Amino acid sequence: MYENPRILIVDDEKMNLKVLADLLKEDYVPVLARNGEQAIQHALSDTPPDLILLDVIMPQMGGYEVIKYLKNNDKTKNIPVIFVTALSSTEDEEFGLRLGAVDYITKPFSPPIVKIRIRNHLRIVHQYKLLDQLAHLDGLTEICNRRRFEEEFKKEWDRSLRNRLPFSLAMIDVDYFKQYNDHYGHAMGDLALQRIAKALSEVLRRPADFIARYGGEEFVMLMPETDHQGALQVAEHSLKKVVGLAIPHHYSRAADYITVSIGLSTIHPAVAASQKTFLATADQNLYRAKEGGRNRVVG
Ligand code: GH3
Ligand code: MG
Ligand code: MG
Ligand code: MG
Repeated sequence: MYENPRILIVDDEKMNLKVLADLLKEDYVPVLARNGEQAIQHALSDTPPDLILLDVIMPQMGGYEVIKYLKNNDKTKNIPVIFVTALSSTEDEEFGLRLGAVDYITKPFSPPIVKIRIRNHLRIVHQYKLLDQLAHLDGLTEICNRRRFEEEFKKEWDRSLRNRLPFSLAMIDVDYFKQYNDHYGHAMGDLALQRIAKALSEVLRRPADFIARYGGEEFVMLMPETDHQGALQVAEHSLKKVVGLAIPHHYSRAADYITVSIGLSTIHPAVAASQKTFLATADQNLYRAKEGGRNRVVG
């Protein structure tokens, strides 16, 4: 995304569009809009711009209206907007910035300064996106973290209730991992967790499937639109995949290699159920998998 940012230039005068497009085409992909309606269409499209240069005075829908619309829409509210306008009083500038513009450039403008301001704002957006990603990743395994899981869980729960689709969840816990750490060392333990996380991620095939590190040596999988039978298959596959890593563990009482235990839970939206019991069922089944000898699925 940082390679070739798209800049949407909105102005009712052809000449202005051309001047800005010529200025920017070396470093960016300029996208042009002659009026406010076109600008909004571009912003809502599947290839939204990374930044918008917005004229204020335009017939029909003016720049102020456009920015109000963009800032009120979840899909477009984070796209930075820079006003480029002939309205040069301090009051105009204050008004524009209050509406949510990140910057305000008056015409006639200095081309190099416009370029630098655009570059600076794109940098900020890029850094924001990186930070947002980092805040949702687990530092050790680089899969999603618990925080991201909570968001995803809520989203998929609502979706499955709305669409009356089955929804399955798997709680996965590494067996005798304390013994592993005690005998092979914490660094080896970390390495094992990284390999297990990667192997489990590879088991999931559908785009809506989701895995996160739930905490310590515990992982959670979300399988939307998946019934109990489907979830059982994924879980059995997960067991095999972890055994297949063949990470020696001579102090496990379940096998010679590192294994995991899995507890499943499936809800059918027809049944009145709470998110809490949905999770608790998976937890109880995980406990039963442990009691039953580990390296197995219950659910
Ligand atoms: P069980 O088969 O019943 O699950 O036994 P267990 O030993 O796996 O369970 P227990 O909860 O007693 O121990 C979990 C261990 O996981 C203890 C902890 O030191 C280890 N662990 C948790 N997080 C990490 C981590 O990030 N890195 C390493 N190396 N070890 C971790
Ligand atoms: Mg104009
Ligand atoms: Mg545990
Ligand atoms: Mg464990």
